[in-house]
Amino acid sequence: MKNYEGANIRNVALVGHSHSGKTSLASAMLYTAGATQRLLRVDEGNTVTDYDEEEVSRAMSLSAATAVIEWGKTKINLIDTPGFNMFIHEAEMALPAVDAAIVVVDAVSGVEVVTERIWNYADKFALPRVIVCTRMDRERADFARVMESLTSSFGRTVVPVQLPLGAEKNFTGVVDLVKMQAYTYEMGGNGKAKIGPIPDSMAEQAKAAHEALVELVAEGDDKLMEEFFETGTIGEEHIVAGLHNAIREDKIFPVLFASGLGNMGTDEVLDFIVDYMPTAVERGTVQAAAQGDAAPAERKVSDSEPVSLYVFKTISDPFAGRITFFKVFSGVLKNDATLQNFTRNTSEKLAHLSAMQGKTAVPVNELHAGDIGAVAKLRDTLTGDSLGDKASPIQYPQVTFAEPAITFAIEPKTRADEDKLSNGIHKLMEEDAMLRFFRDPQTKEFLIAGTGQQHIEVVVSKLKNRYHTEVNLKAPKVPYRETIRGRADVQGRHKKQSGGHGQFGDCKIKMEPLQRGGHFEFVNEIFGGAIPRNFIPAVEKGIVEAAERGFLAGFPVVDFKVILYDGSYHDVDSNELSFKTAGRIAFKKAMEQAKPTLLEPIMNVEITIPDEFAGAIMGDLNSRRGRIQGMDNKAGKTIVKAEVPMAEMLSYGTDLTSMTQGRGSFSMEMDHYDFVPSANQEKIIAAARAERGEEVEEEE
Ligand SMILES: Nc1nc2c(ncn2[C@@H]2O[C@H](COP(=O)(O)OP(=O)(O)OP(=O)(O)O)[C@@H](O)[C@H]2O)c(=O)[nH]1
Ligand SMILES: [Mg+2]
Repeated sequence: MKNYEGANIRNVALVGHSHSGKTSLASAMLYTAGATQRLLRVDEGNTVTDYDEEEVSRAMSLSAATAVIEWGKTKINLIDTPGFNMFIHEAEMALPAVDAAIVVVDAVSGVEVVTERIWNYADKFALPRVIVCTRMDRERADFARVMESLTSSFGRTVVPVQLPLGAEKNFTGVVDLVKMQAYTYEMGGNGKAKIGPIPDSMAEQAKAAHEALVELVAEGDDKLMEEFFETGTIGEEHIVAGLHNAIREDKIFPVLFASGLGNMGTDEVLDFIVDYMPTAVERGTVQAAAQGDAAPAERKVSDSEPVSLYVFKTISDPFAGRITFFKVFSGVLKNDATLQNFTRNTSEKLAHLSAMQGKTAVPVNELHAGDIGAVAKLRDTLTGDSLGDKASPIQYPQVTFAEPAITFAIEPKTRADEDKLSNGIHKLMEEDAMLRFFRDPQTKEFLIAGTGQQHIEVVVSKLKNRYHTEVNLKAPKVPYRETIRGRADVQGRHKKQSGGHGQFGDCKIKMEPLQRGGHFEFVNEIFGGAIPRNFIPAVEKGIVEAAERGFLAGFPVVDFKVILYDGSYHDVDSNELSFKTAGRIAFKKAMEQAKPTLLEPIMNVEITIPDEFAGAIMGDLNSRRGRIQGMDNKAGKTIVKAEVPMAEMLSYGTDLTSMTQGRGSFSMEMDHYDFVPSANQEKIIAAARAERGEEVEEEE
């Protein structure tokens, strides 16, 4: 592939709600530009950007994928992103690498939940946005309705720069409101327009829309405003420049119309990207991550600066190894360069630079400031890292996420699977920012956490297909604990006389509660040899072992102190085992006196919902024994912070989705929680005993 300079590069992410037609639009643009030999289709499983076998089998995008389009003198780097809410972090991670987003909106459904979410992400990155309404050929596609949905969500600066010609089965193309011409297409054709005059029936509507557009463009620019007042309009050249600037400054969000599946309107989308979307060097400077209170450093997006790049994606392929995707923020990156990884303090050799066309690497020998590229086989580099010229260190901000919300216990199916599991999951974690894997120290279960049920299912499927590891998923065991609330003073005496050698151990202990997190303390206050010194550790051991096995329901007893203050022994019959047994007996007797209590893990949960669901969610949290810690309101969203018992949160992801029709999200950290006395003690004890096959004791 040719080398391109920043002014001839556009970096664009396709973002939007699931099923809105992003991958199909990317596919249509690739075909129109001659990058593929025919129009490839999601439903045929052969598109460039949905290449992964998991994506093909589900006919949906699961992770961000790049494609390159050469259109005239311009190189367009496209990043196709998933729109399904459990994979939306993949879209967010791609945003630092692009200079604009194409927000794809289904012309039938209009603005949807993820459209709004991703719009907010783009706001955070101050990213210029162009809206493409796709699926115009579908039944119930409607210009007026989709515009109404867009302006009511995103405001009056959302303005059409095209009008669709017809709709549904009769969608034939678009009217360009700058050039004031009609572009018509053949359904399923090569995507190249036939250009002609605006049909009479549309003339009036087109004129009004043209004027509205011109006025909005003039609004943002004093010079254009003058021209507009003097002549009643603006020259085409000035409109182009004015619109380009207004888009770059987020003052106008233009709307286009297309059919990806029918490959209609796509050459106009490509032209629009080239003419109106910011070039790769137009953003001027990029800010480094803030360090302390100092103003963050900046780097000019320019070939004359030292080379620096930011890694926005990693693929971990069992055969090809690691592939690292990056954006060159400054300088010119040459093949075989050795760069410093500033995040990890190592050096990396970047051999065989390429542009990725889906899964296919197209070799390039250099990449200029603003370009996107990939390289294989880096040793230590992972997503979020910054690399560059060792003499000019800079670290770019990483994209951070809330902790994943759903956790399963994961069990290898066979011994062979067990050996492969950890390696496979760690490889998958390299490419998946929202996957967690850890072992619960108490229940000893391996746990995996992700963004939702489907996310974990994809992980399980990848483990099977890529790493030949089969696993079962279960709800994780809740790691309950036991403790005491009172004190005890008891004697543990073990005596056995059965001919020959007997056994004798005798100890007196006091037991008291410790603070939460105090674990266990053992104090020896034996003076004068009531128990010989060498048997004292045996008493402690007996207590510790018994505490691990639990008293109420088999959960470990924690946060207590034992004081060993007296006892007796027998010259012949006393030995270690006898004193261990005495310790165990003492522990049990003490527990009976010391008001044993069950502790349960409590999660810190943060839930974000549209305001109208706030009441229902609070009521629901209440019924889950949750305690509200705080509430916040931001742009029509309510953020609730609460402490809720883990046992009540195991299926919360699914429940929240059904309570809010998919419009709520939440996060909680599964590997970090506190313990509090449980209000549900009796039930939990009964359930634990039943599970262990014990008879549930009748209360007397
Ligand atoms: N009729 C019609 N169908 C379309 C059009 N674009 C996409 N589709 C269909 O809509 C479905 C979803 O299209 P995709 O391109 O996979 O949508 P997406 O936005 O990439 O979806 P995610 O990857 O899940 O976010 C597929 O069955 C497509 O064939 C279109 O312009 N017209
Ligand atoms: Mg897709």
